[in-house]
Amino acid sequence: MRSVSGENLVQLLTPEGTRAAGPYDEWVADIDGARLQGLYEDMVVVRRVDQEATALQRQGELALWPPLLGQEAAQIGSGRALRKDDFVFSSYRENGVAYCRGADYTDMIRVWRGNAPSGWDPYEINMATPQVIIGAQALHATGYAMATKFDGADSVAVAYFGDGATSQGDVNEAMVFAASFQAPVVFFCQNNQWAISEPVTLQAQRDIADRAPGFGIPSVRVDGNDVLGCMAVTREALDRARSGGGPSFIEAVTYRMGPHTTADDPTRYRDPNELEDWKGRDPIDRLAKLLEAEGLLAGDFTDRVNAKADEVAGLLRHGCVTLPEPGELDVFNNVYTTPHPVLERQREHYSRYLASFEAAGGGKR
Ligand SMILES: Cc1ncc(C[n+]2csc(CCOP(=O)(O)OP(=O)(O)O)c2C)c(N)n1
Repeated sequence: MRSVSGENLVQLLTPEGTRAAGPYDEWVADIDGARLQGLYEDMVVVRRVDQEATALQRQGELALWPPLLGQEAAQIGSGRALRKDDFVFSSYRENGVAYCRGADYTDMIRVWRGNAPSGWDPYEINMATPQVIIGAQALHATGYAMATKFDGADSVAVAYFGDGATSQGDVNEAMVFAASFQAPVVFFCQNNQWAISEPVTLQAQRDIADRAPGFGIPSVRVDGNDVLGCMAVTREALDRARSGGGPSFIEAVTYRMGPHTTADDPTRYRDPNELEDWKGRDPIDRLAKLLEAEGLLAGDFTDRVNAKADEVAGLLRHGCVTLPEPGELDVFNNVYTTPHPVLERQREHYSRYLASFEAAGGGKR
């Protein structure tokens, strides 16, 4: 059984909330008390976003939601390491990263409400809209990184994906290209232990991070519930990419504490003791312990963080329930930039189908 707290794991903040010294310290030397408080606020807010969206799904306001509960440190630590002109290619679970990029809350949920085929304008926040095809975004990120290199820019592309995605051809093909072209791309794998009901131990006989060196890509394993560790290794990888050192692979060892999506029931395949073990490694609790020990978790700070979380949750809920209903034929818009005969035929069929209800007396569809 592979360790989740072993010697090969970068860890700067222990589950007990103490700082663990190590060679990666220099990468977070600027993270003073105020910045630690900022990371704590981010994690509390994105957990609240996640809880609010989950509640909205349970209340029938969203069709589906992919929770990030437990993965806040991996997403905030890495997300806050990025520069504005870096470009993120994520899966559906990186709502914490989207928060760091400045995504509008309504844009985060319009797809999950079924109101739109996509959420935000990628070029406004330098983050592509979430990819549901497992691992495809690794190729997109690599292509983008190759282009940045050809353009002579020093921005970096970051691909976020899960442990399951590393078994997809796309991720492996992306690594071949990234290594061949020394593309400035960071592969950030959140190993949350499960690919829906498949445990990581089934698909990986060795650490996920061991795969990348076979492609010629340096890799690191980090405690994914340690926000400082995640920030440090991401900063190092970004620095390598910016300075011409090519791609890097990060395995953030974390845990999906909730279901895969709100349509999933993990009690059918997961040992409840496993969840209990991971609760002891909660990413927010451990930073709270450190802040408390340093006298930085005083009442007014906690009040401000909670007020911010309430405000964001309120904006998310308001944006969700006030989204205008899309037009009946809107689904056919913006699929292709130029007219497409197959799509036109489908639009026409669907129009006739809708009209048939009118012909039958305008009954409810
Ligand atoms: C190419 C492809 N195959 C299968 C699926 C169905 N699918 C959706 S999520 C998922 C599991 C992904 O697990 P992982 O990559 O570990 O990411 P996580 O959901 O744990 O964040 C699968 C197989 C898909 N969306 N795309």
